[in-house]
Amino acid sequence: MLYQTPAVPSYSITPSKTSINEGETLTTTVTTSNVAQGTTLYWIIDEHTGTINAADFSSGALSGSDTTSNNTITFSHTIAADATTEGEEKFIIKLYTDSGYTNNVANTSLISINDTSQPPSSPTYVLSAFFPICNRQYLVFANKCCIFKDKT
Ligand SMILES: [Ca+2]
Ligand SMILES: [Ca+2]
Repeated sequence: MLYQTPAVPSYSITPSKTSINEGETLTTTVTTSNVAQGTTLYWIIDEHTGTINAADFSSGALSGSDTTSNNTITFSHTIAADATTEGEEKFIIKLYTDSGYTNNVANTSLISINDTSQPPSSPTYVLSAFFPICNRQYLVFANKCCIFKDKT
């Protein structure tokens, strides 16, 4: 009797980009072979640098699951265009076959979130030239002191 070697399942997980700006969307594609149609797979974001939490994403979760369709699963994350300066943050997305996250079958490469947001505008101050002929109660106009009278 002949035994056929069972086909070995294989998994890959690929992000649409590995360097992403805040406000941009990352699409991650899971591709399988020799995995039954409709198999549920589980993914989780794994923080590497900085603090990756729900606030870093304006859409998309920190973990999730989906079932394969045509050997594929895709899911998306949009990076929050926040007003927080956190510096560059890095994570990978890990793929598992079980909801307990014990059987890790594939990982993305490292994905960097570029901290492209601007901090909330802070007041700016311009240092005025000092005119020795003026006393600071006076405003300077064309290098001369002007006295502004109060309205009466
Ligand atoms: Ca963060
Ligand atoms: Ca930021």
